[in-house]
Formats: sequence, C-alpha cells, structure tokens
Amino acid sequence: MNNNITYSSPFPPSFVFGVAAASAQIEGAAFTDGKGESIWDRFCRIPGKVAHGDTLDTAVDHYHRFDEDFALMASLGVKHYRLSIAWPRIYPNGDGDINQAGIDFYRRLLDSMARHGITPWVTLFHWDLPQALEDRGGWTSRETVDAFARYADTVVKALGDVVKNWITLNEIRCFTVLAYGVGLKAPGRKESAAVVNQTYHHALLAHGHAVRAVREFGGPGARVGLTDNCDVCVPVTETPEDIAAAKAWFLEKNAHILGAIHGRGYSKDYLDRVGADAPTVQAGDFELISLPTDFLGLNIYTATYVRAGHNGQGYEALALPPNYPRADSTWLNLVPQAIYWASRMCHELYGHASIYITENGCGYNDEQVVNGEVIDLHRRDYVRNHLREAHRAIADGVPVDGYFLWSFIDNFEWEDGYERRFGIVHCDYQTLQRTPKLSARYYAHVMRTRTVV
Ligand code: GBH
Repeated sequence: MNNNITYSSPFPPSFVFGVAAASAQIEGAAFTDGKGESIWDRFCRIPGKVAHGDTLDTAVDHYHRFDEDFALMASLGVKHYRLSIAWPRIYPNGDGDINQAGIDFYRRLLDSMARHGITPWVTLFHWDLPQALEDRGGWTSRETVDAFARYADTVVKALGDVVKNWITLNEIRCFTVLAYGVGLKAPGRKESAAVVNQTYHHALLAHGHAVRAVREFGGPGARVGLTDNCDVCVPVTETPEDIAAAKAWFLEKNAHILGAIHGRGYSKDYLDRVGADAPTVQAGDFELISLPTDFLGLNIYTATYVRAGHNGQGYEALALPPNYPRADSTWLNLVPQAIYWASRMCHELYGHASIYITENGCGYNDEQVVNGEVIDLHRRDYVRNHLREAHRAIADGVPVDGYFLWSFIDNFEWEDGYERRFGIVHCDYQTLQRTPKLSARYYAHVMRTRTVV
C-alpha cells in the first residue's frame, strides 16, 4: 500500500506511457528487399482463413512511411514505442544466410525513432515465423528453437547498441495452441494435445534463448522480459474467499508458462492434468527457461469472473450473461479490473518486481472519418478505465512500471483482417491516410499530464 498516492495523483515520474504495434500487422512490403515468406503471408492466402481474404502485402505501408508515423507519434507526445522485428526479413529461409537489407531497414527505422525522441521496446517474435521453418515442422520441431537462438543472437548483436529494452516473445498461447491446436492462427494446424504441449515447451526454450542472447550480446543497460497473455480473472467480490479462489484459478491456468519461466518447472497439477501428453523435456531445459528476467510484460484485454465455489471449496468461473458489454472483437468483454488483478497476482504469486502492460486496447468496426474526425469515445472510455486500474495497482504497491496502448494505428488484425480497428490513429486503407482519432487526443493529454481521473 502506498499511502502517498491519492485518486488524482499523477503516475510516478518513471512510469512509461507508450504505444505498440507489430511487424506483420503494419509494415506491408511483404516481399520487399529480400524478405522471405512468413506463415501469415501463406495463411492469409488460404480461402476462409482471414476475414475478406485480406492480406499483409501492404498493411498500412509502415515500411515506407515510418518517418511520417514517428513524426505523428512525436506530435502526440509519444516517447516509447513497442515494435517487433520480422524474422523473415533477417533470415528469409528462417536460418542460413542473413539478409543484410533486413537489418539495414531496422537500423534506418531505429535511427528515425531516435531523431523523433522515441525509445524502442523491441519484441523479437510476434508470430511471423518464416514459412521455410514451418515447412520443417515449425514450433512442433526443436530445430525451430535452434534457429530462433541464432536469429536472436544476430538481432541483439546487430541492434543492441540502440535497443535496450527487449521482449523475447509475444503471447506464447497465440502461436502454440491457437496455431497448432485450434487452427485459428497461422499455420492453422489441428494437432493432438501432445504435439501442442510440445510447442509450448519449444516456445519456452526460445524465450530462454532470447534472455541468454540479451545477457551475452545486449551490452550495458540491456533489459529483457517475456510478454505473456496470461489467463486473467477478477474476483467477483473482494472478499478473502473470492480472492483466494481467483488466485487458485490464476495459478492453475498459467502454471505451464508463468510457473515455468519463474523457476517452478511444470507443476505437479499441470503434469497430472496432461498425463501422457506431457512435453518431452531434455536435461538443462528448465535452467534455460527460467533464466532471470528484468520485467514481465502483460497483454491485458479482458478477464473471466471467478468466485469461491460452493461451501467455500475451490473456485467457480462464471459464464457472462449475453448482455454483458463487449467491444466488436467477439472475445473482448469489457473488464477493466483485469489490469489490476493480473498485475497484482503476478506480483504476489511470482514475486515479479517490475511489470509492464505491454498491450491494452479495444477493437471496433465501422470507425469512420467524419469532418476530419473519428469520435471514438468508446475507446477513450476503455483506455481511461484501464489506466485507472493500473493507477490503483500502483497505489496498492504493485510494481506496474508502464503501459503501452494497442495500437498506435489501425492494422491487420490477424484472422479478423482489416475490419477490426484497434488504432488510436485511423488508417484509410484506400489512400493510406492517417487521422488521429479522438482517443489519440485523449491519450496525448494523459501522457502530457501523467494523470487520469
Ligand atoms: C494481441 O492478442 C496481439 O498481441 C496483437 O497482435 C493483436 O492485434 C491484439 O492483441 C488484438 O487482438 O477465439 O477466444 O481463442 C490478444 C489476445 C488471444 C485475443 C486470442 C484473441 C482469440 C480469441 N488474443 N484471442 S478465441
């Protein structure tokens, strides 16, 4: 509890306000300057996989317009930007020869950011796996871990003089279970539980290699952490019983990722649950997986409500009634306390001393520019309510050190294509013209005053 913080106190001076995006979703230039094919370049061409058959070929053409985009960020007062590196630009075949033009591109981009006074937070992998590696098994194969290790070494060596904040992987669940089990995301496979559990294990190893690469080659001041989309829950009432139930739910749902990277291996409970489908683990794996990190990144969008079970035993997760409010993204139920409880639980359960909300935002359709404006009061409200919860966490002594709004600009929303807009800047997909929405003006005010009431 930090009793010096009142409702209207500014965020602490060191608190980072930023915006986020990812390579595949904004860059375009999908086959430019030697870039190799990614699994999303392939997936979006399979009929029925991505809404309207949208592709990543042009996206918002950030590849050619980054100067303009950073100038716009600077004009809004953005000082921190989370981006990702496209692995197929650096290694078009996933492994083997380095494509120098890919490294040169990110060097130009980072130079432009520096000119505009914007600090980079770089994610090494945000789902755009080289297709050549998928052809050899993708994340089901341990060879992909070895290739990732070489890729991480290369990127950290090449850019570590200017990049000091590294994020290893983005949202392990999305490129493992949703990609190899459910088939919703590229490469769209539907494998057995045993295979899916093995992809989780390989992703954890890749995370460990990225931590190792930053320690070996990151130079002075380099910091590194994972960005996880942990399963989040909110206790229905803040009674000791409901809070204990929520904690039990959180521990169970997140054991195979957060437990593992925090040095707990796979929990007995997890191993009992998966039984014969447990991943194959080699000697030394958990030493690599649990290398200490400097911060934990959390992508927070929504949560499940949990309460104590009958007779105070266990927990009960509640189904949402049909009229519960949500964004246009069907999964995005509006539960702002998600930020408070996710960060508090990670702090209390894993002892994390530094937490960044590396994504938070909302997706809506049909946002149009009218008289030069997009009046997205729904997004303003979302951002405001979520930042209040970050502020509450800080007041309660939870070390939330920063917040990155997803997203800077409307972009390719994976299987939902371009229909779903998450940006605080509108993109006209015909002309590629950028128009800051009302939420951008609001967030600029928040960043300037460092206060949310
Ligand atoms: C993040 O994922 C991503 O990091 C980012 O690239 C993306 O654009 C952004 O959020 C907005 O979606 O049918 O229930 O399985 C957010 C977490 C997890 C949300 C998977 C959608 C699939 C819905 N995502 N989930 S479900």
